[in-house]
Amino acid sequence: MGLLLASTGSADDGYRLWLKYDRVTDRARLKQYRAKIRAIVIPGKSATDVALKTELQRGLNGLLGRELPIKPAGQTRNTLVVVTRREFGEAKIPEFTGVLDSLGPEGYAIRELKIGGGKTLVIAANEDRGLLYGAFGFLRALQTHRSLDRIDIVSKPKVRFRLLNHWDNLDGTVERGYAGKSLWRWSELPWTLSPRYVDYARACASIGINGTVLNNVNANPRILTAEYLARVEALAGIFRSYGIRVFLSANFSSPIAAGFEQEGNRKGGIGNLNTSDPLDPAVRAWWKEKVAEIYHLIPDFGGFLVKASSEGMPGPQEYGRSHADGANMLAEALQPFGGVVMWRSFVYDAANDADRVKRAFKEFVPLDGQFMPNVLVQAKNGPLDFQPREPVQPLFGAMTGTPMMLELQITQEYLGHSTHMVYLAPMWKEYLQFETYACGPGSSLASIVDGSLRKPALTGIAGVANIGDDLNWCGHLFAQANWYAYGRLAWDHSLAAESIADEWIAMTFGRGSKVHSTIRSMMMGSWEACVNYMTPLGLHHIMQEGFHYGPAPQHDTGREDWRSTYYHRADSIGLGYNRSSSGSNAVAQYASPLREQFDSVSHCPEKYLLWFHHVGWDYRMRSGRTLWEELCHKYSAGTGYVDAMLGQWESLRGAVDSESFVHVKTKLEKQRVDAGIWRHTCLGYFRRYIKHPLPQPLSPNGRGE
Ligand code: GCV
Repeated sequence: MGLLLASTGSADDGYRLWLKYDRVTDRARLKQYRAKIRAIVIPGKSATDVALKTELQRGLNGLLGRELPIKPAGQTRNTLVVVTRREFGEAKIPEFTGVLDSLGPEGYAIRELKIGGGKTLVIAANEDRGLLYGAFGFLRALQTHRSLDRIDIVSKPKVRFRLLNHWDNLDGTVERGYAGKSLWRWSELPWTLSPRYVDYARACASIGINGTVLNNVNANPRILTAEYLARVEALAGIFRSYGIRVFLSANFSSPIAAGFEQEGNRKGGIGNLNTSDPLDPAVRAWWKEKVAEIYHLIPDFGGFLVKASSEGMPGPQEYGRSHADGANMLAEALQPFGGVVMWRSFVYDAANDADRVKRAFKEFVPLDGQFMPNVLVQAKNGPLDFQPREPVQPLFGAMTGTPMMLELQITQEYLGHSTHMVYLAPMWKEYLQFETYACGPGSSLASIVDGSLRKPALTGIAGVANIGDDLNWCGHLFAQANWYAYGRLAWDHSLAAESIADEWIAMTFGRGSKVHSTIRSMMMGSWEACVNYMTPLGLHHIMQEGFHYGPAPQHDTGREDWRSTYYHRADSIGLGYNRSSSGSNAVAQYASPLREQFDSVSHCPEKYLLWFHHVGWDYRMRSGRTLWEELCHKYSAGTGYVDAMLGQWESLRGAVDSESFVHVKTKLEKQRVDAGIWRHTCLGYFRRYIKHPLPQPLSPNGRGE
């Protein structure tokens, strides 16, 4: 392909995300698309059919640069036909028989068929939701300039619940949100419906997201008042057409009267009781009534997400009850309506174990098998807290009798907020491909999450959203790629991080080959670079307390398991947390042979070395360098990568639109400074324990300047 540049010179504010639908720049492709798609036939009449028809018209009109007519059923030659099995009749599309049987309610097939002597493009599915995803899949094929000759795409999701978790507060702030205020304008709802709600739903549907938890897990009980439920109903009404069900985070103290003060119940609730004990009949009745009220308004309500007995949030343990007691009470109320409970395992009660990363496992594994069938236990990918790199949370392997839902974080709480360019798909792939050995070899995290390993009744994946009301949605243009990649991986975790990047780049910047290859190369190594300039070799939790942005390895006050020194344990001998069998023995929470591998300092993968071991400064790494030299090397590799990204981006001046160019350049310049600060601060702090001279000058950029 020649040098086809994207929209140069012009300005793009990023609002349209990856759904730009600018006219196809490749002439041969444009000709093919125009020849094969002269009209659209969509017989369906549901709200979802209307939504997908609008999207197809908008997308195709833009991509093809001409208005396409909608034709009645029966017209097929050079037409795009979008039909469910019911509408088309199996007999007329024998090519789809069998395929549709295996596609479920959300899958789709796209094929070019010979009908009546002419060629017809068909998007087929069992239900309108499948057609919706098929329509977006078809548009993606065109946006990425795929040939339509004999096109044959068959796709269905591997996981049932593919959710965004918004940590949005009712006052409009977003916990760990770096893209402005909440999208949900509670004070205007339900009367005023921002057009952004539809655009949000389009974007989510385009990548297969089928549910959204609207409010923060640190839940304000008021979300369950009639006043707020009417607002939730309005949002649910918009999202429904796009296959998106609404869920809510519930505060466990909700049944308690407002202002009722009791130890542990920080806020009081919205009810009239003086307890939220899950075994109390009045509490159980309160939840049943509340759930019935919700389903009366929102018949397809998804269920509750709950953070309980965690970081000060109320929970069943205040009443001497277990997480299973709490989850099952809510599950019982939701069960008649088909709702689910997503009960978070993010707990770290210090009384449980001296090592924070062992605590969730110790609390939850004894409860395995005790949860009702409509409960999923939702665990973060790692045992600590969304660090730049962690090993997988061992709970996934150990909970053999409970559906385990994976919680990923799209918002970059510990990875440079919306300032640093960090493409997260390679990180998520590392977790998904992590071999847990839970049922012997072939027990990847992905196989647990998608249910193929243990066949649980429910499967789910959640991503903590990075979306706010900034015009470009995510703060950083490249953070849009993480929203996109999350959805694509939630749909199909076998997709490669590179191919997802390729799609996103083509849809965002067009198909210019230099632009494409440069951006792809910047993105693909950006996560490893971030790990390197923040927390290489298994270091973790050495950031500023609370803000979670810059480095603070010296932080040594306050709650013990929030201190950096608790995690890195630097001393005159070496660095790292000893979680081997001679230390906290966290390694024992993993299945064999992983536990033996992690336990051995020489067999432990070096990327996790300081997570599991306290290693001497002179320890010889596989590279031949000492630990200290390797640490310096990694920090410099990280800062060097950011330097290189800046240069790569600079080479695109004039090749990407001016607004995006300046926006990204400014962010990269700040990232470069920040990466240098991380390197300088961390090495500067650790060097106080080293007696040798430093292998490289300790300057912010690693080049001695
Ligand atoms: C929603 C970390 C974050 C908190 C977050 C919590 C959680 O502690 O810093 O902001 O609270 O995780 O996931 O519940």
